Amino acid sequence: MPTTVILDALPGPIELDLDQTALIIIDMQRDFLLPGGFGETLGNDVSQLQRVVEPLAALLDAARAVGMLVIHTREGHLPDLSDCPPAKLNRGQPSKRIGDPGAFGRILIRGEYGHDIIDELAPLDTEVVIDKPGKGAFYATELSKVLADNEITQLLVTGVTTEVCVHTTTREANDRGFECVVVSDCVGSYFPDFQRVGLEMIAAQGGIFGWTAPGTAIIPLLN
Ligand code: TIU
Repeated sequence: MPTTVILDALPGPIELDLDQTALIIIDMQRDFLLPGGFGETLGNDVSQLQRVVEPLAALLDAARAVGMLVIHTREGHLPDLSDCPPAKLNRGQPSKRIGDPGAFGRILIRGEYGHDIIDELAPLDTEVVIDKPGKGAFYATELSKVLADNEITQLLVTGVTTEVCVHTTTREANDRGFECVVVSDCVGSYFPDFQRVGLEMIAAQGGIFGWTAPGTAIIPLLN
């Protein structure tokens, strides 16, 4: 396997060193993706996120096959909610709030069924799982250390939702010096307009905080 590949991306090609690249899968949790979960209680159409699952499973398979570092994240909180600021807990008026009982256990609480990752993308025992209290994956987590320990400099960013946790994490990573490729068919938004514009915002202005490319362009480079 050649270590370096050229990915056809927006706003232009990017050279990826596969030995220094990680796949990060953001918040593909039941509470966001399944009917009855937190995402739906916020009034969202969860079917918009389901389209991500198949392409992301294919990319995950390819990444695993070449031994790429795979990092999964989960947004959620301690059972006593001590890591959930009131500003987040009380935001808006959903019919259910973080920590309330939901269809899949307490909403977005660590250890609950709904907080965990969907079966199709279940982490392997050898893969990293980052539990994060915020939208970004760097805030109050060990992610920086994991990336440094593995000498990672480039990230393939996937998961949900495009304009919230994917954007926040990509912006955080970009500020920390990582080159980020947001994988366009492996990220999803409840809102089709936000999906389109969210992707455009990343690659605009010469790639102001990253690149975008579909998984279908990445997978052949991993074979
Ligand atoms: N609501 C929404 O779009 N997203 C979140 O609350 N979290 C993530 O994006 N993971």
